[in-house]
Amino acid sequence: MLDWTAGQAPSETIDMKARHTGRAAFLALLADEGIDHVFGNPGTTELAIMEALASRSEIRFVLGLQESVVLGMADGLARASNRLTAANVHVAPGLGNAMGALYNAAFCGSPILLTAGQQEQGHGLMEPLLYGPLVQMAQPLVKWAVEVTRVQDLPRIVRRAAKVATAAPSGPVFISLPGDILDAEADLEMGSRTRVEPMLRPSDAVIENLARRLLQARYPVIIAGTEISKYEAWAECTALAEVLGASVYQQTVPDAAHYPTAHPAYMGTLQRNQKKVREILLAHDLLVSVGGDSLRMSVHSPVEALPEGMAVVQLSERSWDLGKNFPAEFALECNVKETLAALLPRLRALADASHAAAARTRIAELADLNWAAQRTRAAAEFEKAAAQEPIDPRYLMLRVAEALPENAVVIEEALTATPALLSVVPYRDARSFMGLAGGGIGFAMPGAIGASLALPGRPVVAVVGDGSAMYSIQALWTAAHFKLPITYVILNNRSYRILKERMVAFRGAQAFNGMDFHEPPIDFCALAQSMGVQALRVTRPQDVDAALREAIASGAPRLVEVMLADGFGG
Ligand SMILES: Cc1ncc(C[n+]2csc(CCOP(=O)(O)OP(=O)(O)O)c2C)c(N)n1
Ligand SMILES: [Mg+2]
Repeated sequence: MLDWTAGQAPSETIDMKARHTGRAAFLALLADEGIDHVFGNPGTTELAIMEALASRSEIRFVLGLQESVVLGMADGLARASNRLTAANVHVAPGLGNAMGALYNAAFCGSPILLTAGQQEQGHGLMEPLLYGPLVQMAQPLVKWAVEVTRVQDLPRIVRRAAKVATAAPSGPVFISLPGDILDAEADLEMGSRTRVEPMLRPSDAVIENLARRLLQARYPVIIAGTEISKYEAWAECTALAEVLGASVYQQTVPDAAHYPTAHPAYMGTLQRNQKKVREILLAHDLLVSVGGDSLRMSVHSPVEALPEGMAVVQLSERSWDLGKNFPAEFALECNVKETLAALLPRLRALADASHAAAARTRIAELADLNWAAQRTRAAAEFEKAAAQEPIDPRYLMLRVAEALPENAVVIEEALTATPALLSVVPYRDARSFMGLAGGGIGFAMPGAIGASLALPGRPVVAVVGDGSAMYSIQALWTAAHFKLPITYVILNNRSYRILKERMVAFRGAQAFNGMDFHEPPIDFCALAQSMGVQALRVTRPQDVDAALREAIASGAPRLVEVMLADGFGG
C-alpha cells in the first residue's frame, strides 16, 4: 500500500493542547502531518512563518527564487515520493506566479499543501498592495481552498487540508493565512492526523465477471498509466500482460515510468496522435486501461483515437476519468495494485491450457516488435549521426541513455527530443523517470530538485529544452545551494523548435515569429556559473559522452549545454 508518511515521523515536540501562536501552531501541525521540507519564497506577510521556522529544526526550508520554481520543486518531491508536501508563497502576486506550476501539480494529483500569507483581516478591506482574493484565485486548481478566519480553526483546517490532499485521488489544496491569524495566540486543541485508506477493490463477484470478460479477448491491449507507478504495481501489471497475452503501451502522457521497458510485452509510449493511436488499437479487440487517462491528447484532430465499438475496460482511482471520453464496458473505481492482485489468481484459475498457450505465443510474437527490439533499431539509427555537427538531438538522447547509472532518475522536458529519448531510455524502476505532465513548460529545472530531495543517493539527470529551461532557470541556484547531485542537460537549439515544426506541419507556413532566441544567444554556462553551478558547453559529438559521464559522476550539480542542430538549417 501507499505509505503517505514514509520516513516522516510525527513530531515529538508538538504540545498537543497548549497555548500557541498561530505561526508556531501552523508549523507544529505541518511537522505532525509528516512535513520535513517547506518550499517557499517569503514576503512581509510570511515573516511570521519565517520567524517561527527558526525553532522548528525538523523542517528544512527550501528557498526558490520565484514562485513557479517553488511549486515546481514541491511538485517534483510530491511526485517522486507520493508524500504530503508543503509550499508557501507570497500573497496574490506570488500565488499568481505559481499558477502554471500549480496547474501541472493538479494534473498529476500531487498532494501539495500550498499556503500563502494574506494581509491582516480588516486591513485587506482597504485594498493594500499585494492583497487579492487568494481563495478564488486558487480554487479551480485545488481540491479545497480556504482562508483561516479564527486562530482556533487553524488545527482543524490544516488537518483537513492534509487529509484532503492525500485522499485518493490526491491533489493540491490551498490555505490562505492572514497575518493576524499567524500572530494571534490561543489555547489550541491540535488534534491528530487522518489518512484515508485508499485500498478500494471491487467485490469478488465483479472480479469474477471481469476475469471472465478479459479471458474472452483474443487480442487484448493494455494501456499502462500513471497509477501503476504511483502504487508501484509493476509486478501486478506485467503478470496481467502475461496471463492475457496482451501487448502493453504506456499512456499518451509519459509522466512517469509506468511499465518496465525490458518486459517482452512492452511496445512503447502511445503518441498523442489520434490517427496513430487508432491504427494501433484497430489491431486489438479489447482495451484494458490500467490506472491511466482516457487517451489524453494535445491538439485537435477530426479522427477519434478509439475505433468505433471497441470494448474498453478501465481501472482507475479517478472516478471522473472513468468512461469520461469513451463508454467503458467495465469502469472500476479502484486501487489498481489491490485490484490486480485480486484479479490475477482468478484469471489463472479460469484460463485453460489453450488460452495460456495462446497468450504465451502472442507475447513471443512481439519479440521483433517490442520496445527492446525497437530500441536496438533506434540506437543503430541514432548512432549513424555520431559524426554530425551541429550535434543531432537523437544522437544526444542515445548518449544520455547510455551514460545513465543503474539507479539514475531521469527528468524529461525535452520537447522535440522527447520521442527519441523515450525510445532509448530504460525504465528500471517505478521512480526512474518523470516526464512533463500537464504541458506547462518550466517543470524540469525545479522538478529535478524535488526529485533529488525525495530520492537521496540517486543521481538525477534532467533533459531540458533550452526554451523550457528559461522558464525557471533560477532553480539552478537552489540546486547549487543544497549541493544536489543533478545533471542538467540543456538542449540548446536556440529556438522553440516544436512550434516551428508545428507551424510547418499544421499551417504549411514558415512564419517563425517569436520562435527564435539566438540574437543575442543565451549563454547557459554563464547563467549556471553565475548561480554556483559548474557548467560545460559541448559542440562536438565526440565530446558528449565524457561530458555527461563526468557530470553525473561528480555527485554535484552540473550543467551540460549541448549545442544542437535546430532542425531548420542551423
Ligand atoms: C507555460 C507554457 N508557456 C508556453 C508554452 C508553449 N510552448 C510549448 S513548447 C514550447 C517551446 C519549447 O521549446 P524548447 O524547450 O526549447 O524545446 P524545443 O521545441 O526546442 O525542442 C512553448 C513555448 C507551454 N507549453 N507552456
Ligand atoms: Mg529549443
